[in-house]
Amino acid sequence: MLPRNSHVRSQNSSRALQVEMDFEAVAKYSKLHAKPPGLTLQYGTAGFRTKAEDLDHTMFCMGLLAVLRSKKKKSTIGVMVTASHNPEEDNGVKLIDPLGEMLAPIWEEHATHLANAEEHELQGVLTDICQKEAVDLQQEAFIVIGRDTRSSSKKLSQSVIDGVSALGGQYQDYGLVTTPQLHYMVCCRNTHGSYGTATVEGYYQKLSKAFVELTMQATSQRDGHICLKVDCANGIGALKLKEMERYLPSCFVIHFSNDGTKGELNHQCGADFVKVHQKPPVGLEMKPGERCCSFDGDADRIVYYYNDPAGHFHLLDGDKIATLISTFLKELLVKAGQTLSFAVIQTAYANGSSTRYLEETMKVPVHCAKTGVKHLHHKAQEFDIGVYFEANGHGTVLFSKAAEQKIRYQAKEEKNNQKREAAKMLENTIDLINQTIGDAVSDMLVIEAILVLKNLTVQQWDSMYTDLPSRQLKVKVADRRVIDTTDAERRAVTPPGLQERIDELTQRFKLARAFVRPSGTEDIVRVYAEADTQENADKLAHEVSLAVYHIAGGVGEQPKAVV
Ligand code: G16
Repeated sequence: MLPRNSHVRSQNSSRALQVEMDFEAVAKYSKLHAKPPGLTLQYGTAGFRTKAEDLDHTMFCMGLLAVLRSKKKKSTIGVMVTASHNPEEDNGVKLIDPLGEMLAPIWEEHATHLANAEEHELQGVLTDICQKEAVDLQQEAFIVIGRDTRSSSKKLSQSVIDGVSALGGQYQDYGLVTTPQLHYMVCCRNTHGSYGTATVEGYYQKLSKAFVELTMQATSQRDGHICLKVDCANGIGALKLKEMERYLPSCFVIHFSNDGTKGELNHQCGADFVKVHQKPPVGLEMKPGERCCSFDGDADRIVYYYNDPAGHFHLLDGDKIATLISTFLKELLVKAGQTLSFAVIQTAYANGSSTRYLEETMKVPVHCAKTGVKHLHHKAQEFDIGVYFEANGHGTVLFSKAAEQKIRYQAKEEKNNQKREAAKMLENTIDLINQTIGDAVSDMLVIEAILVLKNLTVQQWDSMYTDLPSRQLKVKVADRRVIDTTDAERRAVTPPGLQERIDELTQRFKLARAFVRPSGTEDIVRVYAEADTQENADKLAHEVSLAVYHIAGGVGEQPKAVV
């Protein structure tokens, strides 16, 4: 219950806030960034995402909110303008918290509230956030801003800057950077450089140094050079990987495809396309056995693939990446004699074979989190070492402070040579991994280093376990919020009858599993199915799509069978 004089107090503090917050400036700027009538958005899986033409006002609001968050945390906050895997015409924005992690959930609610407020409500919502969060308005605010290569991104990042300026925040605009680079900058600034230097050069230097030191420890370097084909989704990853190339050893040869010079962003290329369609991107020629990978539009996801001599396509997704990295780390921990808690975090999309392999063969505890790296990250923080990857290739490894200290101490002080070497490799791996968020460039370097160190071909890596055939589909419905889920999104609670139908359909196939969930980045419902054969996985996915269409208010054409 509120104290009796709370109303008076809130009126007083509201007046005080008016004195300290320049509402006139907010009103003036906000007129330049008018809210599209009737537009309602939600801060979803990775911030706000919709058609770029509708986002000007939301960007302005996120500039305002970033200032309040910065004052609250007395730290630098990041604002990234990107819609990652979405098509060129979309855009989006997300805030980055002090250690490079995703925005705290309660502030996601503030973000939704603020972005949906009408012009005349803006002042009230800002005041309300300040009061609820006890924001000290005297505190200085510093914001770092980054953007991807979309044609709309530059103008939209200016709208963010207007929001920051309206509330008197200071800022640095990093311009074109990958999403993980901006996460890295935020962490560097708030750890006063101990995580690294807050410049793109600092990022390249940190990662390349760790990569060189780690691979130097290889005893058997195949033919001495690393050759990799990289599909950059026609996005920011191409620019940044090209910049980074000169920091890498000359034996590391990168062949770029979809580098943004010709094709359209994410169109028939990029990690999401390759994962969902289970086929190579356009514009990338593959000879049998050649190791290839795809980044997504803002370079925070990566998947690997190759063609076998019979011309069959093989995908090594986030699950295979998590397994490779976990195997490597576990072996090093054993060699170093370190007993640290270790777990792998996946989502419902993880292939059943990967979970079985990790639990039964590798004896690693596996946890299932909701989609969205923010959920996986949170769970991974519970362990000394938490490896988290979504099947779509978004993931990283977290080392607790205590684990990091133990490893760094052992790498320096250990008398036993073999143990010290293992600890050094763990230390270099810590430095090579971008612990703030999934990072295609950093993950690529970790994977390439492991393949060199373990003297593995991509085929040998792939043969660790065999994926169950799977299929992902999208269904358009009138309002995707009618689907609510539970059990880490593995079961639908609403609309009534949908889960029962999915259960019934799943029982008809061997080794089958299926689930549906509303996407947090696109206006669709996602369907996932796996089964003993590709034909059955396709059939099950189609049947489940029809169930969604009929029970959850499908619009447009009825889903067609997979061909
Ligand atoms: C974002 C999130 C990922 C998530 C993906 C799809 O990726 O960061 O964690 O898996 O969206 O989310 P949903 O299924 O809810 O649409 P990205 O690469 O687009 O930023």
